[in-house]
Order: sequence, then C-alpha cells, then structure tokens
Amino acid sequence: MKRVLVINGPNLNLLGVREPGIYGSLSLASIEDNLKKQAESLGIHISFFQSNHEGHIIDRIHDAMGESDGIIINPGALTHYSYAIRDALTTVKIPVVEVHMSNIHAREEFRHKSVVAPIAVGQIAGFGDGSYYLALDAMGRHLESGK
Ligand code: CA2
Repeated sequence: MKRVLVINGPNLNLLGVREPGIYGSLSLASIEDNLKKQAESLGIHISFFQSNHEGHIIDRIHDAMGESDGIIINPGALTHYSYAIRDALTTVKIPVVEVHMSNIHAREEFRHKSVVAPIAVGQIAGFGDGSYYLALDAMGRHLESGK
C-alpha cells in the first residue's frame, strides 16, 4: 500500500472559519475526512500534518523519509519564498504534488511565483477543496506509473 502524507502550512488551520469567499466554507478537518475516504477507495494509506511554523514543517518533511511514498503539500504563503521547504523536499527525494485552493496565478503578483513548483511533479491550483482531491488522484496515478 502506498503511503501519502498531506502537509498544510501557515493559516490553513483557519479554513472554514474565515474568508469563505476565497477559500470556501469547509474546515481543514472536513477536507481531511474527505481525503481519507478517497484514499480508502484508492487503496492508499494517508496521513496529515498542519503547522504554522516553517521549521516544524521542515522537521515533518525530514521524518517522512522512509515513511512516505508521496507528499501533497499546500505550503500556504511559504510557497512564494521558502527555499528551506524547497530544499527539504528536494533532500528527501519523495515525489511532491503542490496544491493551492485559490488560483495563485490570478491573484496578487507576489503569489504568482512558487519556489516549490520547479521541484514538484506538478501543481494544482484554483479548485477550492477540489484541488486536494485532484492532487490525491494525481499522486495515486504518479505512484502507479512507477516513474
Ligand atoms: O490558495 C492557497 O491554497 C494558498 O496556498 C493559501 C495561502 C496563500 O498565502 C497562498 O498564496 C495560496 C493562505 C492560506 C490562508 O488560509 C486562510 C484560510 C482561512 C482564513 C484565512 C486564511
């Protein structure tokens, strides 16, 4: 059974609590519940991690070595400037799918750049909570392909 870790970065613990206009009305716990059901039907073991602290996210990425076959990550605003998260993801050599609820390319200029995307298998953005489900499907297909 393939093991996938879903990481969410700063402020994503507030999903469903504030700014439903941009990020929808589902809480992170509800999205994780949906992902758990989807993972069951795909035969994937899934686990979750959220932190508002860059260093904790980096520690979790390190701990994924030998433990996870794929990482789905929404690094939040760290997407746009954290070379440390990019380096951690590169170092552990685990395939990465980057996720964003909003279409970062249609928002403010500073959100257009992702320092993570160049080291990811791919990026999914703009589908609200659906971005996470598309990412799990994409990760499943990537792991199946054996590439
Ligand atoms: O669209 C995304 O998923 C983002 O990663 C969300 C980040 C933002 O900085 C990125 O540019 C795009 C922000 C997450 C903030 O989440 C909140 C959720 C509810 C209320 C307030 C913030």
